[in-house]
Amino acid sequence: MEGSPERHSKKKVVAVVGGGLVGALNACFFAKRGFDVEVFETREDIRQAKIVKGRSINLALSHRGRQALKHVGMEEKIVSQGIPMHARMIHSLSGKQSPIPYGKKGQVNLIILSQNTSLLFAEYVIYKIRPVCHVAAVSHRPDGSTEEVEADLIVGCDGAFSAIRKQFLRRSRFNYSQTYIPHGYMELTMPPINGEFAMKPNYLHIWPRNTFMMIALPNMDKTFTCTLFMPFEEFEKITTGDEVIEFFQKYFPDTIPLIGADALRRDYFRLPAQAMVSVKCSPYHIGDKCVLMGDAAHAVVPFYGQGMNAGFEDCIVFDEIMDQFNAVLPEYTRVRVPDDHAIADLAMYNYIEMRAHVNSKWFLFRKHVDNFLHFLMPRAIIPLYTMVTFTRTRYHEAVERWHWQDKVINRGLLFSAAGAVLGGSYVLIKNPPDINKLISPAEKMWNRLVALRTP
Ligand code: FAD
Ligand code: EGU
Repeated sequence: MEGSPERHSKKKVVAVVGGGLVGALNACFFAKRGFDVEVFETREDIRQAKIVKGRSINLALSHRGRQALKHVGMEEKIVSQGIPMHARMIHSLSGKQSPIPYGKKGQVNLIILSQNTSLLFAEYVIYKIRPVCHVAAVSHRPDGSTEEVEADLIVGCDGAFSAIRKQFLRRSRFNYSQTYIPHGYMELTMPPINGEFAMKPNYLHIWPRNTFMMIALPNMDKTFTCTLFMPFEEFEKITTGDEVIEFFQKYFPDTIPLIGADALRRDYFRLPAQAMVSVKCSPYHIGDKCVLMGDAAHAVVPFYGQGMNAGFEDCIVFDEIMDQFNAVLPEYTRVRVPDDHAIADLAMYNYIEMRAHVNSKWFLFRKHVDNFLHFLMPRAIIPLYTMVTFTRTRYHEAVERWHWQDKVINRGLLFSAAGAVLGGSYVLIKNPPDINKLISPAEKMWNRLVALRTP
């Protein structure tokens, strides 16, 4: 597919396969450019398309996603219906709560409802929605028939288990890898108390417990969706209601009265734990005919809250390339693959780090160090989180810069450690202290510094 449609007498047809978040946004982008857009969606009601496992999900929209919405004039509409989240709230085992801001004032993540979003999209562009079982040339209907899609461009936005991507797999020189992580997740609902949120609403609530972790996001209806992450084998170890309560008593005691002991006993067994997969592939295109975007191109584990945001950014990047290039698809692959692979790696890194040694103290410590260094050197050192979430720094550049900063910080730490040793010895010589009292905190600090050094 080359150039813009206006140069030709007949309108060019774009077939968007998948009417999820990224498919819907793509429909807006292509419609805005004057293409004839058709959306193919397996679920009959487009509104159902955004309901995962029978219910609508809430997601965090960050800067990249917002920019994409702005491009199609949808930012205000969606932002006005969202819940702004300016900090995390870390819950320690003792029930203590400590907030950690995401960034400076105005740097917020926005909780939006996936369902709302696609409804708004549906209002915005009038595109044809064609319920299909599968798109032709691409795969088969249950009854064995196929449907031929006539289009100048097929855009595969059909999610992590993409049927379009399956067609790519049959071709030579297509790279593909997928990894399931050992953890699963389970969602539990925390109801309102007296018609109000059971916890402070404008926070991402986090209970970091090394291997086990829970997070909670606010919903419009004053409930919280709590997501429990655990290795599948741990999920399977818990087989009775009493064991559920016992487990929560041990790790998340403050949430029992808020979720409700009876609800916990019941809801834990309602659905099995869900799997999380990471998918990387390249190239993202076939000739000038077909291109992958969103989860179809790059499913990421959800530990950086960037899946949708990265998919939305795919749409902007493609749109920008259409302005500048004739051979749009190869350029899109060239530009986008390194960035999508970088965010997939970052999400996996965050998973590994959290699984390895993140308890509430560690989480607080790391974030405070990041923020403090940024405060000292606001332009030289920008926390990785800030680059990823609050800027459109290309993902792969954010990673490079992060590695560079780490080196500088480590060097800085070495100097300050040397300084501290020299200064400290001076003080020590002047007034010798009780050695036993000193060792434990100093050792702890040292261990933290050592851990900081290993990426
Ligand atoms: P999907 O949303 O999966 O949409 C694919 C669509 O294609 C579906 O409607 C499906 O019915 C349709 N389809 C499938 N096969 C076919 C076919 N053969 N023909 C036609 N149609 C087909 N991301 C964030 O940025 N922030 C978050 O906070 C966040 N939280 C998350 C929490 C959870 C629990 C999960 C599971 C994910 C989260 N994500 C988050 C990731 C985000 O949900 C995804 O990255 C995003 O939905 C991807 O959009 P998509 O349109 O590419 O795919
Ligand atoms: C919902 C379901 C803290 C995973 C990620 C932070 C969500 C997620 C974090 C799900 C964490 C984790 C961020 C948001 C979000 C943090 C984020 C919502 C992850 C890096 C089924 N993540 N979600 N990051 O904010 O940016 O520090 O799995 F514990 S929202 Cl897991 Cl902002």
